[in-house]
Amino acid sequence: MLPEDDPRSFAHQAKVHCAYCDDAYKQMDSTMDFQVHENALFFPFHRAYLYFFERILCHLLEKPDFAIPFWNWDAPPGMCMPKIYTKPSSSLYDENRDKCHQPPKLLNLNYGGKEVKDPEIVDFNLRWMNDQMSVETAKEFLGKVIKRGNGPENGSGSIETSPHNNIHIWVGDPEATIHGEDMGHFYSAGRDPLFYAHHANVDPSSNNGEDSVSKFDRREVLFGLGGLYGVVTATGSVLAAPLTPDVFNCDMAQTPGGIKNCCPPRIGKIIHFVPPKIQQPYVRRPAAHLMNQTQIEELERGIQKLKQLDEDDPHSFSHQAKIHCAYCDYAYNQLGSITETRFEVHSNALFFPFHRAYLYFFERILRHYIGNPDFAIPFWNWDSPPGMHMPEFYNRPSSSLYDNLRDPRHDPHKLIDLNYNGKTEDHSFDVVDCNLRWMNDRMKVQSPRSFLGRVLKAGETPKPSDMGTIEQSPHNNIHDWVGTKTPHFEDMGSFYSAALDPLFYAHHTNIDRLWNIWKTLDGNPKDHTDPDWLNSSFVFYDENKNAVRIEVSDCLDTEKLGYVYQEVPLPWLLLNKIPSPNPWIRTEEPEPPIINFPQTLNSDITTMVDRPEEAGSGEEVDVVLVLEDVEYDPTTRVHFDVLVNVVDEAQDRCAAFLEFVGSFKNIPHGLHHHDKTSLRFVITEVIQGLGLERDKNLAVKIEPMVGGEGVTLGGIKIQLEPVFVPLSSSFT
Ligand SMILES: [Cu+2]
Repeated sequence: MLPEDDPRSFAHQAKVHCAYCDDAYKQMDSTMDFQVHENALFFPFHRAYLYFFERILCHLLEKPDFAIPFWNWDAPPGMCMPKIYTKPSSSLYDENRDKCHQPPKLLNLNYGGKEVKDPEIVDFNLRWMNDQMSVETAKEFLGKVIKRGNGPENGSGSIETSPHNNIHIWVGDPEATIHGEDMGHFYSAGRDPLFYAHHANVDPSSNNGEDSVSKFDRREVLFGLGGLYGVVTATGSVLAAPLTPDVFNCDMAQTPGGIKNCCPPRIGKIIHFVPPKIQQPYVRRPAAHLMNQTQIEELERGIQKLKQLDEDDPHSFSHQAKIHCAYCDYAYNQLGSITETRFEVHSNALFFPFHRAYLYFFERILRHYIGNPDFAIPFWNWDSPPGMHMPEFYNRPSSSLYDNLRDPRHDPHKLIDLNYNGKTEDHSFDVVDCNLRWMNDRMKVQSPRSFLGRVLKAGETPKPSDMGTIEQSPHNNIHDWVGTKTPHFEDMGSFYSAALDPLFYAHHTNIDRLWNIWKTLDGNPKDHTDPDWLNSSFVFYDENKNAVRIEVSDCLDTEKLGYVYQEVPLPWLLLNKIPSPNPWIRTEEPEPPIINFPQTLNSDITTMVDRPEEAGSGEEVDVVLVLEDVEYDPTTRVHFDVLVNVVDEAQDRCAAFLEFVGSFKNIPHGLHHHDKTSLRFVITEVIQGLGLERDKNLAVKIEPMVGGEGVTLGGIKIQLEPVFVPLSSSFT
């Protein structure tokens, strides 16, 4: 029983693995993390680790010849979890293991998270061992040697990839607070005493290629393997790194409005999400503008009841609003991150599933207080003309749906501008038509990366370029359009306060509906399949005040969650972007000068930017406009537009004009600091649409709308990138 801060304590020994494997150290003289997995440091690091671990045990036991055991999983007598590790009274026991893999359950050396019924599993394991041991080069076996300043990229040797990784996952507990703890994650693996026996077995295999398992002929092994195992390898060959908020350690949220307590009432036990019993027909969420009086009154009554609850009641409206604040303004760290990486659900692929789960529990809580099991929350149908105004019943001052912190100019008479720039109130173009074409532009993207956003790995923080199309616009723009023009744009215009406006829930319900619609569009777009995304999780209080952990994989199908959406027309479906009515004609008007960077965005910037020549290699490439080193303060409201082939003075332009390649909008969040990021805009179609394929350079214009004085732009370039192939993103 050594104190935890004794370097010999078990807690510290376990942390050694965490520190070396979860990026606690940088490489000396480099900004790159030091990592002992996925490269040739794997074997020597673990050997040295076990060497000192063993010496410490010898010392504490006062037995100089004590030796740690190896778990002989490469031979039939060792193909179960060793019994001595499974007695709950023993110091070798660990509660966080897969309960289904207790002895006499046979190990599957290529386990990928799914139980595969195979009566020949022992035979398979032996053949698999032979296959993994009989690779020919040191690189294939030990892994790739990486040079200082580089990160490991898929540099694992054969044994590390499998069975090493698979056994980690096989032992880890899928029911643990974090899916896969302890053995299934780098940060927690060393907490399981079995870890050391597992790695002791990995160790001798590095210098002993000739043992009983080699007796199989390699060709026979290759022919003998079913295709099934190949599939399992693809999903199970890396250790998991899903994102999970550390809800037991909620910090003060860092908001533009100051430090705020957005923490939920103290969370005790967390239970796992169980899908609801489905009643047919499904509950149908209505379009707000089509709700009848009874539905409106029920909604008002439900919100009213939540508003009357005690503030520290997890069902209270105030607490429901704080959920958004806590998850969006850095109240939680990512669990297991020793570098204190914050958990954030915006600007990455957690955006859609987080808000879906949030609304799911919100709706169930409302149902509970309304007393109607069929009650459904409405969606604000802003993607269709009848919904392009604030729903009138949210604007009655006596209603519980009213919020006085809204922009008074944007009352129910005002037509919404889906690409609202924060400045222009009235347009010279047809706003309805422009909104619809813009919706089409946002919805037609096919890859999950473009629509849902990028999947973050544990330890990463999101960048603006990780955002999906809908989140970027119109989602952000509508937040900005509804919020008041106070310093922090409360309520809807700042993440910490957004959910204090009852309209927030109708806004996000429409976003949720659009996710469903996107999945039914042509081109068969699909959700991400990356297990790190699927296993990421959030914690919410349910209608019975249980804290429930729900994983992204639980959120993919709304029918499984018991609801569908009222069907309404999709008038944007067949509309495209259109060329500007007054384009720049190069032969008639002079070129703008080339500008030197960095530049502050005090005013418009127009400059010529060279285009790299396309090598005629036949490989399909995208032309990408990159704004480099964009520096801004995330607590401020920023909006600027990016245009190509435009040189004239600022004009009122519809976002659906081809010349309009995108915008950058920041919704205030977090604490004052300076973020530097680069922004990418794919302009392949714009160039084709405008007939600029042959031009060697392009006129690029940046038009700041709000907050430009706080933005510095480091440079603009155009580069060619291989066309993004959606499927290859899954297992990187
Ligand atoms: Cu939002």
